Amino acid sequence: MANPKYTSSGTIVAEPEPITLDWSKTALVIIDMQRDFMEPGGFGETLGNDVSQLARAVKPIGAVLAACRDTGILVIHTREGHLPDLSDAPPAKLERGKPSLRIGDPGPMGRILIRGEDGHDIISELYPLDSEIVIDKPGKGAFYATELGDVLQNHGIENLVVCGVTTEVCVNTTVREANDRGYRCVVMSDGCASYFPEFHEMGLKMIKAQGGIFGWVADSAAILEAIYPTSKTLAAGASR
Ligand code: TIU
Repeated sequence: MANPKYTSSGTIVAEPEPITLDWSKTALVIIDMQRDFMEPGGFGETLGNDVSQLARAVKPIGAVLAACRDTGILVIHTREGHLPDLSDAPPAKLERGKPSLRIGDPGPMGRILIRGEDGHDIISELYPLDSEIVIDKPGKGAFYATELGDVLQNHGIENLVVCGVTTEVCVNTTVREANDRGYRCVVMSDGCASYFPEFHEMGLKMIKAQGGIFGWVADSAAILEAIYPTSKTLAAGASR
């Protein structure tokens, strides 16, 4: 391995049971950590949400992102948004509800949920490196109408560590899409957040219930421990 700290595999203490991942076949997928969802004046707030609910996910994601960058684990960022002419936005999405501003309307961070606008960009704390993959998606799931499936296949990826916002919308939709495509998904519990804390909790429960019907759930500490096993875990033979 190019990086001496790179462990070939690690066991994550997860629910409903521990899972061992081959890091060379694993990608960190960070869902939609965009200003439009995280900051006042964006899409999330136009829907009537308290965007401050999402801030708690930033630090845990940052810690795992740093570990992945350090060890060479593939990092993929996603962004939800639409083309400026809205040709990729179905009327059913554009017309629903009574938001204060609709998708495409001008807001304080540019046009709401439109590619290239300030609000569509990823928050500075988690900003992608030039070398990292960014997937632009028109829907809630990261596989629908994107190149994500091809990207994962080209990199030989079999497992996804998934985090981002929101737990029950884009994270859950992506995990369900990934699960049906055969990927093992580990959802980072403290690296996801919802505008509705109870939906966050239930969204995680839905993933790990029934023997892990959609995947596994683990917190950032457990994921970091699997990436960088401490001497204690190595002595116990728990990680490799
Ligand atoms: N509204 C909401 O909770 N989420 C979204 O619209 N998109 C994502 O989750 N990224």
